[in-house]
Amino acid sequence: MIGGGQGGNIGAVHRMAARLDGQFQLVAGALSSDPERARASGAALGLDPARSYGSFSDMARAEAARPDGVEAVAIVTPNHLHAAPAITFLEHGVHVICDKPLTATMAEAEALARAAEASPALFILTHNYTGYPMIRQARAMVASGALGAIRLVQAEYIQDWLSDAVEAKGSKQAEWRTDPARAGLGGALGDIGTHAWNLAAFVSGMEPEALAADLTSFVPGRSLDDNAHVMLRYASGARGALWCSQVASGQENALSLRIFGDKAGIEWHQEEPNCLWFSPIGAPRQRLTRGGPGASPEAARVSRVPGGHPEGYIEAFATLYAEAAEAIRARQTGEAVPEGVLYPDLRDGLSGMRFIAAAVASARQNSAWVSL
Ligand code: 4PW
Repeated sequence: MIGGGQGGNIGAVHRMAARLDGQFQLVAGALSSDPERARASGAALGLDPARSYGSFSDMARAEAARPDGVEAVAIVTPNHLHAAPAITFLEHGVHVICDKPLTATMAEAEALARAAEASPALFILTHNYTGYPMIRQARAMVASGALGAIRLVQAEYIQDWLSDAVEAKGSKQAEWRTDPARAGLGGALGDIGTHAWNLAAFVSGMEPEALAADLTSFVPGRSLDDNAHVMLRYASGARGALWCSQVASGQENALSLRIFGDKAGIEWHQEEPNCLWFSPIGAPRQRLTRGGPGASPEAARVSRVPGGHPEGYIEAFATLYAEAAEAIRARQTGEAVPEGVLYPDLRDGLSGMRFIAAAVASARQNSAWVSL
């Protein structure tokens, strides 16, 4: 069972993804501090009015007292409203599926980490892009040595929806993401840079030991970055770069990953998620497709929606919810999490927070190299 804030557009994606795999039933929600709005939102979601709460703390307390209380909660609120509800539910033993980045500040992240470590419940972070079948294929190919020793990691996540001051025109989604008090230290860095950071680590199997960042706020009046170029250094000697931007005109949701080794390279694009390019050195480039020849068991395992869901994005979320369900079931029955079930967790969240903090620190020191 799942409950949580309505959370705007992303809330709808969470609800659709949870339903797509039939693993979760929405039974309660903390929907608005205005009781009438909470009831109306609850009614629109088909919830019992008695379980359409005004606050997360009311919900956690009341649901803990019910024999059929929620077992898991989705937190789909702005960054500054992740820590308090997550800590509350973890303290009540409720599994938490929280949108990224982890929190708005490192202090909140550390408090959340303490609560998660003290709780029997799971903490899952929605870096949903790790759920695509061809991302699992890419991860398996790197792990199997098909690329050889990794030399280069290139991650990009570029969009154009903040190319002008939409927040000044009343866009709620833009307003909190460009407000340091609600978004935290990073603008594009926190909202989409952490996705690229997590995806690069998930597929390459390694994280940088140092970075040098150049952050820019191109749109006048914006205090948080809307563009970031980040150079990466790995302990292995590999090098990399990460570019995230919200002002790349014509780019809707262009998340891409390229990794090159001393035997081969791979290339993946979120806007064509069922295809992975594989380029062995000295041989023609191969276009690997979902379910095609050489499909990895890991890719097959998460291919829940034959041919890919029209809005791929939701399918990746569906993988995340399906694997969360398997992990939750294992935790509740005391069994081991099944082989291959992979979900971003607190460690991924803390890594993302360190990435944001290091990039901001580097930019403040004229793009000096900062250790992680
Ligand atoms: O995490 C989300 C991304 O997948 C972001 O918060 C918004 O939606 C902007 O890009 C996508």
